[in-house]
Amino acid sequence: MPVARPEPSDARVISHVDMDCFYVQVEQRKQPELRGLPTAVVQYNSWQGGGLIAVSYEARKYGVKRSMRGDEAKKVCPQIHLVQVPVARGKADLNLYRNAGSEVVSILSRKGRCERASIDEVYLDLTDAAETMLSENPPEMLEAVDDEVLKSHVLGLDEDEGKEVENVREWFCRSSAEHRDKLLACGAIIVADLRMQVFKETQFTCSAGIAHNKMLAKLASGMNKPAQQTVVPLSSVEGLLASLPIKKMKQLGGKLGNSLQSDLGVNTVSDLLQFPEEKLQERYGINTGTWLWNISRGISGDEVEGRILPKSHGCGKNFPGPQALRKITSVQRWLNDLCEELSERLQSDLVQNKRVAHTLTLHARAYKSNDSDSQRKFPSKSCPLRYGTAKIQEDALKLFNSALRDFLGSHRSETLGNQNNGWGVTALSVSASKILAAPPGTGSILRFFHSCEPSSSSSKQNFSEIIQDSAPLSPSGSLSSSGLNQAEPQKRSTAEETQINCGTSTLNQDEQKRESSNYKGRCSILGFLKGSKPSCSSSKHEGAEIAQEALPVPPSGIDYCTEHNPGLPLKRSPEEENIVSQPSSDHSQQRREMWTYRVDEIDPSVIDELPPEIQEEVRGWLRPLKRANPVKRGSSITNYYLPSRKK
Ligand code: DCP
Repeated sequence: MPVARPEPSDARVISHVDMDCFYVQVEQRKQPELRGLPTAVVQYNSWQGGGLIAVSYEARKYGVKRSMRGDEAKKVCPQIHLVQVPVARGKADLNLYRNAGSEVVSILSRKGRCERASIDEVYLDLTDAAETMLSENPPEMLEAVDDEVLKSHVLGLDEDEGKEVENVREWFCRSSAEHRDKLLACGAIIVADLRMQVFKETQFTCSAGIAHNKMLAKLASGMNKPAQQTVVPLSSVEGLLASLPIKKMKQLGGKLGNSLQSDLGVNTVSDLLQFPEEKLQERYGINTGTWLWNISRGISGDEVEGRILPKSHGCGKNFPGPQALRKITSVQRWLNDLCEELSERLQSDLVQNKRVAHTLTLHARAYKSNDSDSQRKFPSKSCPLRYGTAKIQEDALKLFNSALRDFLGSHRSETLGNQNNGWGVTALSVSASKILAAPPGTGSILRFFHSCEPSSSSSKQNFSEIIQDSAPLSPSGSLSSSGLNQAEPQKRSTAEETQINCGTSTLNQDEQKRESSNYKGRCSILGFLKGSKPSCSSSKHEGAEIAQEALPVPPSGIDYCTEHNPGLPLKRSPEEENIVSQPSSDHSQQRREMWTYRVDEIDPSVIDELPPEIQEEVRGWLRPLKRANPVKRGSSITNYYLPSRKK
């Protein structure tokens, strides 16, 4: 449900920064010889070369798309380099990408409040930094404007052929500009500098939108990719939104957007503009009505949340078709692996960020092959989270058994066991949520791991015991998600603190500052790319064409693949199709059953890590009967708002 928040001021400076073909860049940094070459990252899978989940801009020029299988990509671009997603414990291991995303966040968060919106995108509130720049060092006083700034795209600017750079320079340096435009100009200079820092320190390029609110910044960031930024002055908002299809707006991809289309005949934002606020309130309620009225005018009060760490951790794995798990022992084996990974991530979150998760949740999808009620949802179960791999594994199995009993019905509890009694598990995930700062003084993090108690034999064990004691799992199997009592705090010694801090620090701030001060100058990211790899596209025209290709609508018969990439559309192998069909005899019905997964059956923490529009797509794919117009990621703006300025 959207929330109508009054815009605090139209002079805020908000940026949305999105990494370019992120997983590809991470892999190219690992293998620099791939830089500038057509490259794609593939989810491991033996069928037809696996599914593509990230495609370099060089490969996109050949028509390679994210929906393709590896073999298909090879056909359209024989020279493409396919890199496999790392695999650990039999499933995709995204730590490499997560950590790379964290590196970027640590740089982008230097100038203002930063919200990590997904694995590869952030929002920044740069209002204070822009105000400071405007009062101390306004753009009109700058002796030279950086090339990266001059490459900005300013919406609504006169686009005289050959004069683009001059026009942009003039816009940035106008002394007569309104205060809010001057602030935006300062914000854009700051963002260009941050993007340069990101490039310098991580070798990754990113694109950005700079506007007065999150919604507009997000719309703009995808308009000119890769490695470019787009500014949205207030005077250009109407032009930006006018022809925007309503379903492309955030939160209008689903039911509400459908209703606007079918009930009110609203297809574009300008159609929506025709409706008075009262009319929209009458139809959709006060809050939603006002929200609709606001967004059609580019008004959005959403604040940038100061959050750079994930809200939850999740590990999941799909077992499609023949891989469905049919024995408790198989479930247990996989749960052990998933819990081991979850435990590792919890421990590093604890050490690095001093955060403790409080709730463990198990989600699964399952079928009952001999049951007419085979679409019945496999219930998710939660319990207080106890630290320590063995404890998590033990609790996850209890949660699974409890859920399976509910799923099969109490009279069927005798069917639990190792023989195949007609149930199969097609997806399993465990997640840790309610992550809070370890209460101050609650004992040192080290106490959790390296107890000071002489009697303790194992530090990890000690930590897990503390949690266990305070948060026992009900022996009756009645599982709840209530919070847990923290263990009695113990004082941390300075030495311990220091040690912890050393352990946490992934970036040396002093070194970074030194590096960045060495990196003043007029070079631009695109300049770097051009200089080093002639094959890398840097033209605006190419960027726009490229952006239209990303993530097309999945054709029917395509399954999604989770393992942290639930958005990945994968065609099912014929083998998988057969087995998946077992629960029902009617083929069309079988396919429908496969497709009518409820979103809440998928581990939300897994989905939440993906870019929001990918999440929308995933939800569309999971409920295909409702997916009237799945969002075409990346194409959104360029499709209907092609900048008229030519390079
Ligand atoms: N991702 C995934 N499965 C999907 C979509 C994306 O695993 N179905 C991963 C791989 C991407 C990363 O998330 O590199 C970020 O997704 P984006 O949608 O931001 O796309 P890219 O960064 O790859 O490309 P672009 O430059 O178009 O943003």
